Amino acid sequence: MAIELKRYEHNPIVTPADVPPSSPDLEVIGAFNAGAALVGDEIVLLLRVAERPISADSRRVGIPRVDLSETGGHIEVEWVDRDVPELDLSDPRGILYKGRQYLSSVSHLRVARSRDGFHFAIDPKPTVVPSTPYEVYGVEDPRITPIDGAYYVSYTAVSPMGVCVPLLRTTDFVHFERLGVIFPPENKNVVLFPDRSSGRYAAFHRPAGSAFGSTPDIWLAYSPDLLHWGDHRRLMGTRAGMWDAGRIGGGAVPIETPKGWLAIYHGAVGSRYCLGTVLLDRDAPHRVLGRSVDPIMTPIEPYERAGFFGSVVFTCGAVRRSDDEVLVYYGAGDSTLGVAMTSVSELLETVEPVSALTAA
Ligand code: MAN
Repeated sequence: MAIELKRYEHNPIVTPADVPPSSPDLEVIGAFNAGAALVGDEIVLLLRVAERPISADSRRVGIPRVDLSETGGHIEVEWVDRDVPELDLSDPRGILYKGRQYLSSVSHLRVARSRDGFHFAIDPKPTVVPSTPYEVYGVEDPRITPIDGAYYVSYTAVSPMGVCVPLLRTTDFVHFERLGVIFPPENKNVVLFPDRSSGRYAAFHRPAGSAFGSTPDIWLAYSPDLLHWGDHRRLMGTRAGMWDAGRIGGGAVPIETPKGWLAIYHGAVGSRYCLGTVLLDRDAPHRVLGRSVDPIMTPIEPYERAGFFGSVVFTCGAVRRSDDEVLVYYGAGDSTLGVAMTSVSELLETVEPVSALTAA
């Protein structure tokens, strides 16, 4: 069944203006793609906060990176004249300079808390900042998975070494234990499942496409301890001619239902990102039981179509508040955070059995 998730009427619920920068020489250009978890009677978000150097001279652009030589790290900036021929600023997310790719902003993660799921108190300071050589271009797109009384945060780390996925563990969202890189470059969109399947932990991951024509597809891996991952399988691919033809990646933490694991993933064609659903076998989640044919969310609202990088809805977290009610937190236009209200039953109705799909 085709649906379009119902948005909260006062979206966006977080904008860059709500987030104080980590330093006066930086401006917040995005507060989006938040991980989300139910913690006691609160909903806790880890917002991705993207900051850009403020230029005193509009003829120059700043290339930011984190300098780890000082404790806590600070963002150092290389200033480049906008009219030099070796500079390409055509994608606002990046800076291509002298044949090398950089990011135009550096992201950190910041806690925000709410009792009703719609109004959030945002911490005045960053919570997780880039701290290792794998993170000097930023930490992005966290997923928070509750497992055995703790919260595990898998996120994207960007550096000259590539894009990889470290893991953090916390119980209070104040202290974070660093558990190291669990998926090496080029990989992202790692989403840990909240419970074991047949005795093993499971995770989505998304290796980059290859020169042999493979597209960026969703893979599934298993682990005995959340740190060592193996038995990798390509779980599902892009679908030619459809809304998820270009690339796909895991989104929110899967929800356990009587029918199996229900997950929301993203799919893109060019720079337009939508969300869809997939249903996996409870005991063997490398088996796809069904998938939505149509997207469940497309960028249609003005704040989803505009923004820093327009026509994007992208989720890193959905919270099941009661047996049926689900709140989907999503980044809109790589700028702001919105929330959509749905239910387990509505999401399950969007899933078409695998036999009815063109290519799963
Ligand atoms: C990539 C990631 C996301 C971002 C989308 C859309 O998948 O960098 O963080 O939201 O692109 O720009």
